[in-house]
Amino acid sequence: MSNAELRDRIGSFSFQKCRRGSQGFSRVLLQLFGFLGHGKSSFINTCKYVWEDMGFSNIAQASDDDEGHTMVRITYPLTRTITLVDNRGFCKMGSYETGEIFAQLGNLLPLDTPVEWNEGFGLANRIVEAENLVKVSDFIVPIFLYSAKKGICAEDEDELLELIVTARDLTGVYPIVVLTNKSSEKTTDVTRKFKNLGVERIFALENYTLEDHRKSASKHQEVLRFLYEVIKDVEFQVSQPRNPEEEMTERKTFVLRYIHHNDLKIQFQRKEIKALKEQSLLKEKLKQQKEKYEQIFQEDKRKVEEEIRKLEEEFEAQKLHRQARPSNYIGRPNPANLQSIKIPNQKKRRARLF
Ligand SMILES: Nc1nc2c(ncn2[C@@H]2O[C@H](COP(=O)(O)OP(=O)(O)OP(=O)(O)O)[C@@H](O)[C@H]2O)c(=O)[nH]1
Ligand SMILES: [Mg+2]
Repeated sequence: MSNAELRDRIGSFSFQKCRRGSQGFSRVLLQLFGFLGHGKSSFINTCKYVWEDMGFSNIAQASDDDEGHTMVRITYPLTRTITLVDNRGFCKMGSYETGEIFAQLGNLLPLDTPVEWNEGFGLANRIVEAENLVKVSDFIVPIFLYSAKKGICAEDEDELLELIVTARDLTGVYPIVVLTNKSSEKTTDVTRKFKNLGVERIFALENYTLEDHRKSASKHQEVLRFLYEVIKDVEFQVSQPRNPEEEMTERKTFVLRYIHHNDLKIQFQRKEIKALKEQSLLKEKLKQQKEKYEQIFQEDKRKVEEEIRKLEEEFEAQKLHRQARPSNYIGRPNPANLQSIKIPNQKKRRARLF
């Protein structure tokens, strides 16, 4: 399909034209999510640049480094029906941020407002408060942005799988993966790993950036192909009977349950960490006590040895002293000699006296 045809199909998409009519949907929300600095905002700049075919603009405020910058969920309308949402990036799964990520992804929090990371009830309350502010008529398509140059190590795979599977269960749509930094040597490996995780649609591209936004036919085509695939998928999804109201309620239940379980998990982990810390503290205390006793024992041993040494010296000195006495000194009698000394018989002595 030529670029012009692709543009035509993307630009003319509307829910009313779908086989079953709109079924209550009016907008496709491309929910971009992913780790900090993986190119979400740059991807929005890229899509806008390609679609509007005007000068490059850093409309989504992509950062000039790899740090976390987007703090507000902002919507960027692309066509009459398609809108891109730049969500706040996150660091890690399993933290309190995770609940917030899924609340954003499930479209349960108001758009175009700052994103806070709240623990437990804070987030649940915000979801309830936002009920009248969120649009039920949005069809959510989760788009997971991942920078190929970061690679995927074995420890990351479980986390990525959990993220993708939860996003799928929440939205009912398997996330599309967009790999940025396509020119990285790790792209082939990262693509293979995402495929192994069960991801079917993976688009690798090089974003247009502040440093390099020279127009490239292949980059333009990649973006148009991506948008066209999204439209095709939405058409397929809404070819089944759908109920946006019910789906919103299901998403809310899912996220609230997720937050609850995540809270319990985190509390359990914290308790475990506390117990481990206490255990290691106790071990350290025991070690210190053992060292102290060992020190005391060594000190006592040293003193006893010192005393023995002194006594031995004294004994040696006495011995030398004795040996040095004049030769006519008889000294203490030798018990062996004592037998030869006649002790007068007391009985006989007494008899003689009477
Ligand atoms: N070479 C190249 N650089 C990219 C690409 N995508 C993003 N970058 C650069 O990576 C950095 C981070 O990009 P952002 O678009 O701000 O990332 P983000 O995901 O929006 O980041 P947060 O909002 O902080 O989560 C910027 O310096 C971009 O210029 C790409 O495909 N190729
Ligand atoms: Mg950003």
